[in-house]
Amino acid sequence: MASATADSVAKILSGLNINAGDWPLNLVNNLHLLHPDQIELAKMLVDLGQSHLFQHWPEPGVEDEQKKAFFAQVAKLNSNYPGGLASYVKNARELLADSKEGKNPYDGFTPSVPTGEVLSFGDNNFIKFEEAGVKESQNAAFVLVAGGLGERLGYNGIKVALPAETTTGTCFLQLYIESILALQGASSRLSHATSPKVIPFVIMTSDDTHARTLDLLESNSYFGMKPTQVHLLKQEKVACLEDNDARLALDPHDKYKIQTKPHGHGDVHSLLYSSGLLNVCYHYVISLWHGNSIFDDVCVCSCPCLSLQIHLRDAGLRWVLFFQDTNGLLFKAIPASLGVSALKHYHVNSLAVQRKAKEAIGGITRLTHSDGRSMVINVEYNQLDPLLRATGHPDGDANCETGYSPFPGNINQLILELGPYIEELTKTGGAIKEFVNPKYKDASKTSFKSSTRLECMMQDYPKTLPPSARVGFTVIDTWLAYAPVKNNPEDAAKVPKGNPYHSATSGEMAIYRANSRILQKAGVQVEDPVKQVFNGQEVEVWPRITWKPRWGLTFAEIKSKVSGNCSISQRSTLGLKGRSILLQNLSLDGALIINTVDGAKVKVGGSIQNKGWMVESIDYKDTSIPEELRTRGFRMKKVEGLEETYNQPGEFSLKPC
Ligand code: UGB
Repeated sequence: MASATADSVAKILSGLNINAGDWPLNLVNNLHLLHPDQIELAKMLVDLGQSHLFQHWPEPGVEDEQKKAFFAQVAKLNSNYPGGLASYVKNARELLADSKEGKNPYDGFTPSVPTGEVLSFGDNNFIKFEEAGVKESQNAAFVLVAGGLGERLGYNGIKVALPAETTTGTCFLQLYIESILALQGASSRLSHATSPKVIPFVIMTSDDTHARTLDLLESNSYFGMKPTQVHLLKQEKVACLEDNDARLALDPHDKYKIQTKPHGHGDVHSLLYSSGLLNVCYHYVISLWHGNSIFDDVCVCSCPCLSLQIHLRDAGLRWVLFFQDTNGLLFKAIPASLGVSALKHYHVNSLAVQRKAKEAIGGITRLTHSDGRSMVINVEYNQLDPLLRATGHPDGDANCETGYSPFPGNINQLILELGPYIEELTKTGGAIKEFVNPKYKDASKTSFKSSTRLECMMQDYPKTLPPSARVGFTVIDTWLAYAPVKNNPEDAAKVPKGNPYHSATSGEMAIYRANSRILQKAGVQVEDPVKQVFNGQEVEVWPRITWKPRWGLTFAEIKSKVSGNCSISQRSTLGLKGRSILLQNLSLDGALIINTVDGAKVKVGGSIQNKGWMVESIDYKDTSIPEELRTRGFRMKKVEGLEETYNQPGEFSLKPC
């Protein structure tokens, strides 16, 4: 038996022109277990300097199934990356060598502060852009990148399942879907469409998030969206690297598995391209450019989802909006910024906010090369400081006289015009320039603290665009547009004073602050906030005002629903869950929740006073409390409140006294 094995192994090796002496003995001993295609993969790994992957393999007869399963994973990793693992390892070696040398990816470029559209909430310009944006939104598709692990947040579930705020318990995914549906309705009403257009919603997931995202959608009836309107695209992970030679890392929990991690949100472009979804739109857009009617134009593309294909064709898409998983304020900024894209004819429009120096968000920067090239691009936060220092700014990433960095902060909300986007992807296949970010053990840069991998970012898309591309950005007030939930309580509590916490605590409080300030601007007297500390973070606690997106999408719409002398005390809670709720001379000091169906119009006024709902501190270490609440450090104690529901169409009045 032993000699038969040795014979067959010798044959295989000589057939592949392999000298057994060059191969790890543990692999050679097991070779007869493998299929020829698996042996080919083994050869590729050995040729790529990956023999260490087999060093621990026991004798044949022990864990043979795991050995075969190992090659199933290798085959998948090989086919998922353009050019296979050979390209991946080659690219990794080059990028790791550059990183070790401390090479600046922006060598030859000089940074400067770019100019863009700076909006001020509520002024005439803002209202004009909001109106244009609502009109355009029926021609938009939304793409949520939700494949991230959320390592910094340390939450055990998927981030889109976290409540954006705990007054209503609405999770991020529900908020996003209801916002898109509200835009869809408002846009159709504005254009007096007889049959409302359906806005496609694409979600990029990963192995970490896919099943739980689908489950969240299915167990909540897609939060009111048609299941055919939602399209999930799963990104695949890439192999981890354990050293500067790009040796692949084994999974610490399974020695027959290569450790993998997400490749970054930049995958969204290649996935959109390869899924065929955009091609469907492209043919439609091209047919419009050529003056054809959609019905005369035969779409030759194959879309994996026929009903979506029909929707996209019907929708006549012009814009693709990309956004991230935990920003509860985002849709307050969408109408105006989409309006900017439409009225300024931007091919690329990045949403931005004022940025504190060293804040962990990228800076939007104009880069001008000594050879004359110039581009407006996001420079990631860990690269902005060295780039500035290397180009004559000894203070690096520092605040200017305004108290903010002069570089607007990228919030990674991109609005791309579809036609030029598809033309670009057709050239590049959606490939985005990669980078590597190893955490070295020491200054010798010879070993890593933990394995690393190649990554790519969706905002790097403009890097390959021609100079003729119209790349712009829109700066929106931070309080209105940006309050992501990224940091766990411990890390948030350590954030330097004055910099945003970006935690579940601050994310929720920012929603109340934004709603309060919007109502103030609309003429409501909203009492000033009090300061409180939750999970070690001092935050402003405004009245807990929330509304469904269909109640108020734009400032003009919200203003039209508020009249007379309205006031809301700091300890109040207000939940407006319906489209036609009009506040008229309302004085609220307590809790008031109103639910209505579409078609029910309710006028709310008079004085409403009760004990209300209290914001009660909780200890994030108390594991008897659900993680969703602990992570923010407070919960709502519903002492007393008024809740009214109108589930029949008609006109109603609520005026207790
Ligand atoms: N994501 C994926 O879908 N797949 C992945 O492989 C990785 C992430 P993070 P980070 O908000 O202001 C970004 O981890 O590092 C999704 C920008 O790069 O929250 O904070 C993930 O689910 C930075 O320029 O990103 O940095 C999430 O929805 C700045 O704009 C999204 O990608 C910063 O966000 C972002 O993932 C910001």
